[in-house]
Amino acid sequence: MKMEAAEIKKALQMEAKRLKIDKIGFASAEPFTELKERLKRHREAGFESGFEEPDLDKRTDPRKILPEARSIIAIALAYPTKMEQPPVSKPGAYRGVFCRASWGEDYHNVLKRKLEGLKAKLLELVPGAAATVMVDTGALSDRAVAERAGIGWSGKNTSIITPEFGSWVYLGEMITDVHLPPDQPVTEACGDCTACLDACPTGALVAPGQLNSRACLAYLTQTKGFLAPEYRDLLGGYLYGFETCQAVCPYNRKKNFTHHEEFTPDPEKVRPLLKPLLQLSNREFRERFGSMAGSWRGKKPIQRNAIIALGRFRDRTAVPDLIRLLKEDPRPVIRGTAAWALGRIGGPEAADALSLAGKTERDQKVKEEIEKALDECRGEETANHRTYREA
Ligand code: B12
Ligand code: SF4
Repeated sequence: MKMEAAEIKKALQMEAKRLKIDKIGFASAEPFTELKERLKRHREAGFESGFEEPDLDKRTDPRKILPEARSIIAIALAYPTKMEQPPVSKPGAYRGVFCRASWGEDYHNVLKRKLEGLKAKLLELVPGAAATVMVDTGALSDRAVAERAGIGWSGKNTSIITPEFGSWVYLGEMITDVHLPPDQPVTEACGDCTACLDACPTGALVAPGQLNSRACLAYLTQTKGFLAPEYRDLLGGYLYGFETCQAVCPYNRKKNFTHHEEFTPDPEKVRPLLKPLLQLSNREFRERFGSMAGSWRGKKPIQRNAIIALGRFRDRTAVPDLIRLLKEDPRPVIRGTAAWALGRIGGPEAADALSLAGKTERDQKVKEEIEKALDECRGEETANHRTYREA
């Protein structure tokens, strides 16, 4: 006997509980017309990160993905925000930080498994149903889907905020040709609060709900080229991702959900010692970090960010490693960033290595970094000399 849409929905909600899915919501698969206009304006303003699906029709019309689409089932999984015994960063043994969205097993795999579980249930209830699952890398805007399905509201920091778990949630969805009664969007909202807009160190949140991705530190940690100098002091030890706009949100305060074992962080992986990161081979990087979401751009951005962190911490014990990179690394970004860090740390050893490298370096951008770093070393020397004479 054919099941009623409401009964199928109920059965899926129960299955979601069994699968330990924290939130499930249902939405129609009508095109996201308003979003399309917004995405156009977002593109025109130059605010895209380049990680989004470029085809705006596909991004906003579920039927471009599944022609007979009628409903979308959205899910959210909460992730932890606190570590039991976070390793301590100390002079000579400084550590970097992976954002919480990269703790534990790569969330793409975890959410896809949950969604496949739901799909199996749907096929059991409605044999022959069509369904497609996606998490992050799919064409749809996971946030727009979650908003329509009543998972949470779209915060001024652009994140989906759930009343129960704050914005510390991953999102995913399944498009299906089965009709399912839709849920209502949540009515709660940010109100007068502007904490995230005020706290963003780069002003990337240009207006409530509008992010210039190109200035967002979460994006900038993932780029593979040189990091523009004005951002280097703002990373604060982050190697992958950034989360100030979430950390300051009052809806996120004291939220720490540890019930998904998959997301339990390995402290040595998410707060790794910086110096050993500089030596990693590709294989070692894959073995150590390959299962984390934060490894998807490879080791270069992580190493570049580790060098920036060592420079920012002015870690003198890192000077020999940085000199080796400056002299031997085949990647200009790594040589140039090492030059910057040496300039920051200063001292005669760093200055000698920089002036020597300046004589043989062929890459124009690296040469410029070396010059600027030498200026910084000289400035430091003059300042020290003055202090000595004045004393
Ligand atoms: C590209 C991308 C990025 C880029 C750009 C982020 C951005 N805000 O646009 C960068 C690299 C910066 C990034 C960073 C992060 N990301 Co990201 N990212 C994506 C990705 C792949 C596409 C997002 C996108 O299209 N952005 C373009 C904007 C314009 O669209 P949108 O945010 O999807 O849609 C919303 C707006 O358009 C808004 N909107 C629509 N119309 C209107 C009209 C008005 C007037 C207003 C105000 C708003 C508004 O409402 C929509 C729904 O909320 C999604 C996955 C996916 N497929 O959707 C993950 C995703 C958004 N990222 C996610 C996460 C976890 C992060 C980080 C927290 C990771 C970290 N710690 O570093 C940060 C958060 C930074 C931030 N404030 O957004 C999660 C978000 C979960 C949540 N609770 O919201 C997602 C959904 C991945 C997932 N499946 O879980 N990300
Ligand atoms: S910090 Fe305030 S304005 Fe920003 S998302 Fe949270 S509640 Fe909204």
